[in-house]
Amino acid sequence: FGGINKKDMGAHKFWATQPVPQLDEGPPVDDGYIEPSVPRDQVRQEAYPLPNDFEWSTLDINDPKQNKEVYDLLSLNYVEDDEASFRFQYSSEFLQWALKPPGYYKEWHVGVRVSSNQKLVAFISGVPITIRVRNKVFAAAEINYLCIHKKLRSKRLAPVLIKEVTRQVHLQGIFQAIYTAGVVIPTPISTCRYNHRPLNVPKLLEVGFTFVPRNSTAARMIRMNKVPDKPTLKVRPIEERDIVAVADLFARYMRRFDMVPVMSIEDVKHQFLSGEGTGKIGDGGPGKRVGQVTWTYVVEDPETNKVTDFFSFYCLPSTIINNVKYGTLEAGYLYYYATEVAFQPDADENGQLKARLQTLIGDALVIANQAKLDVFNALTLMDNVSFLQDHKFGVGDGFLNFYLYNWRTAKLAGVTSEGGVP
Ligand code: NHW
Repeated sequence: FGGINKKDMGAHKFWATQPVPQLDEGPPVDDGYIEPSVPRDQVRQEAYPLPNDFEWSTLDINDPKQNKEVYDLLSLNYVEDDEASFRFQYSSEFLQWALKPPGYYKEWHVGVRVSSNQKLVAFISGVPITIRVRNKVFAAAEINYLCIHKKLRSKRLAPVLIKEVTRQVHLQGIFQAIYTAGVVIPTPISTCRYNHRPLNVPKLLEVGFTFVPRNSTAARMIRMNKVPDKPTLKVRPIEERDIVAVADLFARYMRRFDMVPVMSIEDVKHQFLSGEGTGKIGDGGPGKRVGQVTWTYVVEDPETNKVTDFFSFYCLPSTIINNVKYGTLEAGYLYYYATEVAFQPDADENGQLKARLQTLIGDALVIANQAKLDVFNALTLMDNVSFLQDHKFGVGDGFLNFYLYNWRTAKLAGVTSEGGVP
């Protein structure tokens, strides 16, 4: 009792050696680094050794062949749910978007190949990000897509990948990182819970994503989860001319929270516009452009032509393992949003702001439904808890832990009582 599993203490052979807060530490007195930055010439210059028969390989995500290699590795070996029913299936377009933000370094796209046949068997990536944690702003790497082929698991290869990407990040003069994981390792700074809003109820039932509760029926669930045909607000897809206004609104809205990305105009353009695919809505299937990864919609004041609100979500399908009828589950993930209502001088948090977010996210559900997504997911972060229940999100069984590398700070708010306590 007391929050620390005694059995786990000292059990993390690798993480015990890293500049991260250890599980048995108390809250820090001050925010700041754990080990100091060093000049580039003091960073290890040689790659870490790999077991015999394997070699390092920088992946060029612009090369369709190499992009496909990463796609193939992840689609067969990346994150699965506990029951091994679903596995994330990031698309090639998604990887293009996620791995190439402004100022990305190709050296941070680290692969491991089998020397004899050059087969890609492991991957880890970093992209540059500026983050604010409480009142401190710093450059960091956002680490993601750590993946080892199923046949090479439990051989302590992950620590080698992590050390090599750390070295590559250090070589660019960056000494902090942020990452998320379903697993608990030393030491989460926040834990959020997944919530799921069903859109295509018959399919979700058929593939076992959700079940009919004892006091309900499939027909009732379908009725309950119907979303309107049209948005309530006059939303339209974001355009180039909105970028400056969206960047400004985003920056102001993010002041509400303790850990946020700090985005340049170029970053905003990349995050909210570059993933929209090509052609017209509908070209890539109902409600979709060809290769569309992100959906960002803005609301414009008809009188002033100013952007007053925006919301965004991205589409990340999952392979449905062992299902003959359906190959993938199409899931939308709520991304960022903001509204000018938060800054009205007389705005009251629980009144107007809550109501506006309710309407805005309701419209996000309409757009996601038009794009034929099966489910819409959101975490218990930002202002999400204020609308999850009212919008019929169901509390999921997945958690997402947030981590900082080489940075100490006290725990941040995450899962709340409404979101369910882990
Ligand atoms: S989380 C998704 C991670 N990927 C998957 O779950 C895919 C399926 N699983 C696998 O491919 C999002 C393997 O199971 C993986 C582990 C590769 C996960 N984070 O090689 P061993 C991210 O990508 C530790 C961190 O034998 P394995 C974020 C584990 O605790 N550490 O295991 C990535 C143990 O260490 P310990 C993780 O199963 C953030 C050691 O690895 C981890 O064959 C990375 C065991 O290694 C995880 N998700 O391969 C950190 N999973 O101390 C970035 C396991 O406990 C840090 N481990 O003994 C920052 C770096 C940059 C700094 C820059 C200044």
